[in-house]
Amino acid sequence: MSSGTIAAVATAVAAGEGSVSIVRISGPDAERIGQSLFDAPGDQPWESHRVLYGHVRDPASGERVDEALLLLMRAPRSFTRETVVELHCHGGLICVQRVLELVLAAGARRALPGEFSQRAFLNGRLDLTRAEAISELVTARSRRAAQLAMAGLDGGLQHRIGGLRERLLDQLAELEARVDFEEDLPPLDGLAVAEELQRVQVELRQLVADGQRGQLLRDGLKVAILGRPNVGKSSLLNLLSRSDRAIVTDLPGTTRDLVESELVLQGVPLTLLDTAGIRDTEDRVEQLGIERSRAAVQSADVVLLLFDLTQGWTDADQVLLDSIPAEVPHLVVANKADQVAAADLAPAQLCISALTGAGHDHLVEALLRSCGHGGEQGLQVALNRRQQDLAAAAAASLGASLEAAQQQLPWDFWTIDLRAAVRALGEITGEEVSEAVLDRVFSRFCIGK
Ligand SMILES: Nc1nc2c(ncn2[C@@H]2O[C@H](COP(=O)(O)OP(=O)(O)OP(=O)(O)O)[C@@H](O)[C@H]2O)c(=O)[nH]1
Ligand SMILES: [Mg+2]
Repeated sequence: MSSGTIAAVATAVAAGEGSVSIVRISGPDAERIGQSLFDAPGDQPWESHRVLYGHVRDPASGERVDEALLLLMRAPRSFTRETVVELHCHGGLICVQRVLELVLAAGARRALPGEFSQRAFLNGRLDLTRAEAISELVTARSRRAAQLAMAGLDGGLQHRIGGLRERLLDQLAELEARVDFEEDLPPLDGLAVAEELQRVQVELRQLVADGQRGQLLRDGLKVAILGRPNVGKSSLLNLLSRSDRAIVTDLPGTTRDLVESELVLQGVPLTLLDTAGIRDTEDRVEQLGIERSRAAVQSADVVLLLFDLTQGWTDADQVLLDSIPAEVPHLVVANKADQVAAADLAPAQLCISALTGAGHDHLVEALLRSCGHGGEQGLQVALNRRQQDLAAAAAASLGASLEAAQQQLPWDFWTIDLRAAVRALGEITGEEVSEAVLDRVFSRFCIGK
């Protein structure tokens, strides 16, 4: 990424949503651009960290484009540590896009995704774990995920990873000194070094495991509801999402396409998929829907296989159960329990009524448990995938170092992998990270962030 003055819409961009939209400008020309476009009536002082009221005006035509507030934050007291100008415009798409176009015409260029945060990082405003935490905070889909992101933003991860890296650096320094000046220094207790490396390795592995548990809160779960026609799949989607999202009729073959609903259950974000009931049919549209149902099962994190208690467990239900890939967790759920006295019907794991809501809470619990939810309670920090990979790589390098220790190889054999471990941890915090990696990390951010 290069320098210059960048600009983007920093608020959510959706038509008709939000009463305020913000155009953010950062860089050496930000103040000049702001001044060239903004009319502030009266004698409002043009000062840093003060809000001005006025109008954005097209300098070419003199036309007033929007009524707005301008906030100037001179370097280095801003998010990017460059001079930043924010234009708080009216919400919606039209005004803010026009204002952005004027800003671009005045000499700024469009910001790349995450470029503001990348500048903040490069200018030392925040470390890489905090920058990533901001992105996670913005995209969090549940309250728990936001809490974990906030812990990262407070420096929880930087502290943990940075601390472990320091401890490795201490050992590395001792070892490297012995490589060069063995005879001038007091003898090194190899056992103590190995023990310390092992302690760090244990902590790293714990952090990786915690990160994997936290992943559920970040990514959410994709849950597919599968079953023969008319068993009540769409009714169940409506019950869980407390909506009338899916059409329900007593005609088998009502749902023809995937119906998606986003919800949060006990803090876990969830995408629920209602599918077309599976049966043999000549109807071309229904066939296509059924193909989609089968594909949805392949990509689901959990499958709810629903069957109709009033009909009992049939061969066709068994065929469906057998079609679920072995590695996909699934729950077999008997529906319409309001019609039939709850029998102990194998292989049903749960009895519900999508009509009355009976069994709802048990279902939610079983659903979350089937995908390992519950384990992430009490998590303080959670590494994201990138950080997990690096922490795991560091732990593996430490394993190789410990191997050298065990074989009582000379010190320089220990240092090779130890150095790799230090480097991997530095890539998490951003202390040792290449520009290419940074570009990749920040490109996953949203534009304007
Ligand atoms: N009594 C009773 N009826 C139910 C229950 N769940 C669904 N039904 C009824 O069963 C019929 C079919 O429900 P749907 O939710 O459309 O079934 P579906 O599995 O989505 O059906 P397709 O889309 O055709 O595959 C409707 O008349 C529902 O009102 C239940 O728990 N009890
Ligand atoms: Mg349906």
